[in-house]
Amino acid sequence: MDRRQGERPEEGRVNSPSGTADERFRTIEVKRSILDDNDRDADLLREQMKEQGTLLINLMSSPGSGKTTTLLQVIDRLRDQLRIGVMEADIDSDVDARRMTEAGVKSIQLHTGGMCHLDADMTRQGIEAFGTKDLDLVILENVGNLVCPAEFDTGAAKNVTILSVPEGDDKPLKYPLMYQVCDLLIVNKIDVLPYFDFDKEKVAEAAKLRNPDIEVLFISAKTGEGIDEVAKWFLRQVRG
Ligand SMILES: Nc1nc2c(ncn2[C@@H]2O[C@H](COP(=O)(O)OP(=O)(O)O)[C@@H](O)[C@H]2O)c(=O)[nH]1
Ligand SMILES: [Mg+2]
Ligand SMILES: [Zn+2]
Repeated sequence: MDRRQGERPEEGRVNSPSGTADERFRTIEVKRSILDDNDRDADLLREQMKEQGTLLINLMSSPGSGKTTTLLQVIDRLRDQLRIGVMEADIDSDVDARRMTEAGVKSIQLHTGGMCHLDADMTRQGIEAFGTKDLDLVILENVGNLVCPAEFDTGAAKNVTILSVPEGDDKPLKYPLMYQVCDLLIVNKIDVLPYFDFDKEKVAEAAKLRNPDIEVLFISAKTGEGIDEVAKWFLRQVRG
């Protein structure tokens, strides 16, 4: 999955703090860790972030479930209370960091060079390039994928996953590890529930089967329904 590794420069362009949105965020190429012990590396990063006083949250989902849209809504409700930064990870493109920057959110784009997940060392490379010392909360939007992001501990204090209604209510049964490692399941796009056979109780039940402690919140990032509850959850994690 890392076929394109090495084809790209060590670091992308470094731009000035003024200018267009494109010029106001940096893009860095993160390289896969050479360490074999990702879990140990993740624990070290978690400890480091704790000492620094910055909460790192890892947001995972399949592509298009609404990670960026949800984050924009949640951050809009928290920006007066918390200093927030977003690390957008993608195999390529600057689309999400540009959306964040245009909305006035401090953001950095991480390119994984074709890798379909981030490991702890890649996350650390992002954290160091981003400069997070003055932030209360950093949210990592992981690469869109329900499989391996769940297998690689990034060093985040909390894991959150989004499942959107059109994807179907059977996903916790098909991708159990994702739900096992997450502290919060956000079910998004409830505005389209009338058009799908999606059972809200069934999905919550299936997720809790994998992780009895998982919290489940239903939202529409489009209409704003339920976003306040998600914002409160994020705030509780930071304050806790
Ligand atoms: N109907 C509806 N569409 C949504 C909702 N949230 C996101 N979308 C749309 O879903 C698409 C993917 O959203 P995006 O936030 O880019 O997903 P990501 O790939 O997970 O970051 C976009 O066209 C959004 O406008 C929602 O609650 N309801
Ligand atoms: Mg996105
Ligand atoms: Zn992967």
